[in-house]
Amino acid sequence: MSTFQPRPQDHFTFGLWTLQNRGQDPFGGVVRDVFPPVEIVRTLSELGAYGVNFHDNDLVPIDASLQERNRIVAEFKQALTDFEMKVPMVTVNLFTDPVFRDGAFTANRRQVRQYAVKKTMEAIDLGAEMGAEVFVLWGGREGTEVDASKDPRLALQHYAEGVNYLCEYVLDKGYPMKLALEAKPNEPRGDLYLPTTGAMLAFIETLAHPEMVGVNPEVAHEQMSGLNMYHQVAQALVAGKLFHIDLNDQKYSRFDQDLRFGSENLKAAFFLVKLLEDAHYTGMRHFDAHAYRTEDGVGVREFARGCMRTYLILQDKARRFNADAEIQGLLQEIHAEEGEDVLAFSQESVRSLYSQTFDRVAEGARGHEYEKLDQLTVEILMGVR
Ligand code: GLT
Ligand code: MN
Ligand code: MN
Repeated sequence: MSTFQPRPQDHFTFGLWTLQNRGQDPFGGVVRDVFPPVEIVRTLSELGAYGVNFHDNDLVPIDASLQERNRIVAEFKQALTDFEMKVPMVTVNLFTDPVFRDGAFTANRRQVRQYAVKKTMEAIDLGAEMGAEVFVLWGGREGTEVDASKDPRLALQHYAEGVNYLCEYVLDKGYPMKLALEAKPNEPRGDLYLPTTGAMLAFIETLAHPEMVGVNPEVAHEQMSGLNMYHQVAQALVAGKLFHIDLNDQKYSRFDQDLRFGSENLKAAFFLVKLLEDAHYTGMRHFDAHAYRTEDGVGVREFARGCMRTYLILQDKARRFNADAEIQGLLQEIHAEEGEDVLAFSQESVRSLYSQTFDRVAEGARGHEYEKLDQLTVEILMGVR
């Protein structure tokens, strides 16, 4: 039996900000010591992760001089080499500094929009220097509390202009980098623009370079909206747009909890892992979560280990599901008519549909055996199959 020990080839990554989280919330201050980036690299490597991702300012303070920046970056790169860790993704902080209180790409002030683009270009350069192939954009404060303050059509136009500019920048530099947009419905703003992965997918099609822009769905963000992450991710996969993923957990409909992966909704986490594995998703399994505020440094390690172990255990459960004769037999029955292209349009098919005799009442009376199927799934998860 597997020990569920994470290995680099499992491609697990964490944001620097996830282990850096010191437990502050709107009602209380920090409860944990500073966890320096180099120490995080060492810890994650010991735990079996593949890499670490970061916002520009998780690593380099916003007001660092060029000299300081270069020293910090050199020290960090040395740690990556020493501990054989990669940086597959980089992102930009467009939400902490007060300058972004009205948003970044959608701020009403032109100078703020331009500063946001410049800051993001610098973060892209930093990412390219570290070998990152994905750049995540989470529009932390792209939204409003006061709807009178912005015309949402204009705001979306500004948003698109910002992303288009960045695509041109990446192309101009010749970086092998794609952009992944992350949706969230609210928090910290009252309402955020492009609140779901579905909305992001539609937005991408309006951009100048849709081929270089995809999505970074986050479990907690979709669940805040009451949505099914499994379905959101499936749509992104079908569209060829799943460039990255933020794994974590959440009690439905609450604030963004960023809980340890699989800690709340095990069945949902199971279907998500099964989908990624069945689809042979080649991207990183990235965790965007943090330890409970009750924890000290030891708890932070447990949190990180737990995210990866739960993924591996659910991967094993997915294999069991796919190999379970009773479940597969049932699925074969359920999908017996799958693959017959009954709805390919032709004059012939129209005639055939009209001439069909169909026992609507008998069909409507059929049971579908989904109770049994779901119970078998739950039994896999409970470890008795
Ligand atoms: C922040 C947010 C996350 C985003 C990060 C990337 S920052 O922690 O809550 O969902 O993925 O910008
Ligand atoms: Mn996230
Ligand atoms: Mn979150």
